[in-house]
Amino acid sequence: MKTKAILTFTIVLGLITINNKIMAQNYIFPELPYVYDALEPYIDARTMEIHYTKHHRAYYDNFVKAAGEAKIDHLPLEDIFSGVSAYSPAVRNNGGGYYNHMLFWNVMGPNAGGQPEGKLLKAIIEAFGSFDKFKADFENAAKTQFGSGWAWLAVDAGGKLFVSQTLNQDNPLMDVASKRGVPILGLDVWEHAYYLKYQNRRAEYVGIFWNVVNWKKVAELYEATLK
Ligand code: MN3
Repeated sequence: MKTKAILTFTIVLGLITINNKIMAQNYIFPELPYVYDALEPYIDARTMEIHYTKHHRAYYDNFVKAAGEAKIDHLPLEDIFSGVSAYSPAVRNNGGGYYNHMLFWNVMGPNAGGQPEGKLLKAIIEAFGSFDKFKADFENAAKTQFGSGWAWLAVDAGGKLFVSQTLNQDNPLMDVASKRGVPILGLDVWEHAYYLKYQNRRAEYVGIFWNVVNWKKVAELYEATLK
């Protein structure tokens, strides 16, 4: 009787494990971590709603389709990105769009802004000289990215922070990026991210970004890269 119970337990546990593995291979479209107007007045609710429900959703849907067709939908995004040059533009553009926006939503939040603390602040000062110099470099990357793209703060293979910019929906995890690393902060500078409220004034949008950066989350992402 006891043996039978243990056996049943083992089988159930086994099925849960298999199920979890299958689940891990499916890409999910996560909920926005706050309500649409949470980042007002800096990022307006209408932009947030369209950005999340239309743009991000389309990248996700198109990525799932493209990854399925390429038979790579069992792979983690990081593995796809590290060899993305071998795949179709649909995988690269939509996979990037899917991942980049998940990061973007997560590194922003209400009642945020200010400065990072602890290990992250130390690493920023070590890499850039000061927090203000880092902000200037990051803003410069965001403002000078010609056309659509992203500005990044990322961690290189040696654990050092760097700022970079990428075109379209590329990101520093991709083998096509000029500087490679793990992104811990990203700013979307596509016009769809700011045009309703800021029209052509990208510099103004870049400047208000600091009011919504969730440094606690960025620090978590940074510390995860050190493990
Ligand atoms: Mn976008």
